[in-house]
Amino acid sequence: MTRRLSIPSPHRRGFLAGVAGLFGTASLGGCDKIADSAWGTRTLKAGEDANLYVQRLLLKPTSLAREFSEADISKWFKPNGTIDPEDTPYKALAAKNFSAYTLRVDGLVETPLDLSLEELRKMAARTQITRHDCVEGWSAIGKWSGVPLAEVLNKAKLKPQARYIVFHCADTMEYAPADEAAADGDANASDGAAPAGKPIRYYESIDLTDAFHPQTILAYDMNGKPLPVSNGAPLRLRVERQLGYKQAKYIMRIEVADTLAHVGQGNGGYWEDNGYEWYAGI
Ligand SMILES: Nc1nc2c(c(=O)[nH]1)N[C@H]1C(S)=C(S)[C@@H](COP(=O)(O)O)O[C@H]1N2
Ligand SMILES: [Mo]
Repeated sequence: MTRRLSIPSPHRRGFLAGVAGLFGTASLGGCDKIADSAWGTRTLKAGEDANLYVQRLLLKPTSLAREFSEADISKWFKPNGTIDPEDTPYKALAAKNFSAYTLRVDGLVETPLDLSLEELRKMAARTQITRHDCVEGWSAIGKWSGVPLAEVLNKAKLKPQARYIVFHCADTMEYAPADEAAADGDANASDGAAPAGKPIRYYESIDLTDAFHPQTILAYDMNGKPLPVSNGAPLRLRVERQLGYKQAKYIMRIEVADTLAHVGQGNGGYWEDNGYEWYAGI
């Protein structure tokens, strides 16, 4: 699979790995910011380690992704991946213009939340015009408005063990193969037409550094209008220092966790479980 096509220089990864080598692990050991982040609780691929280490070292945690002007907004923001979820529960919500939608926030929080769109829209808001880069090699500039993820997390109050924020989405990407027992015992399992296994819906995750970054928002508006279904209605993530596949659309539930081991196959996201990197820094 071709990955990271949006990275302009093929030498960049090598440079980053080299710089990481210079810093070494000893200097990292003394850095509380890094020790406090999710670092060390996961085993990642070596090149990805270098990328994350170096971005965390060279960029202040609050380095902002570039923001653009109204004139830069793309005429056409290409919808990608799922563009019209076929899932019955999602279709029911969409049919009533998401009036019955609630965002579930749970896991390692003091106060689990169920927030309606109206409640989300009443919270503090942020608008930003940013560029979206997909690994497939295209980019688009869009204007996003939403509630900073930090506002929602602070409302739910993270427990001290919290390390990751996991996004559970409404759209089915594929069906897990039917298990043996079902295939043996259940006549319906073999009648062909219906998908046999459990739906695997899109999922993603980020660490707390990105979760509390000022440009990390749960967007409900795009280019000044409610988010269209094709771009992730009613709520999608914008995490602006990472690639397109991190920008989870159709978010139904936000889970606060101390590990990603239980999420999908354990790599932190649907595409990560299919070989993409978890830290998709631009
Ligand atoms: N739920 C969900 N989120 C998703 C995807 C998806 O298929 N399902 N595709 C990802 C990819 S690869 C990209 S490039 C962007 C596309 O966002 P857009 O449709 O607004 O262009 O959404 C990301 N988030
Ligand atoms: Mo993408």
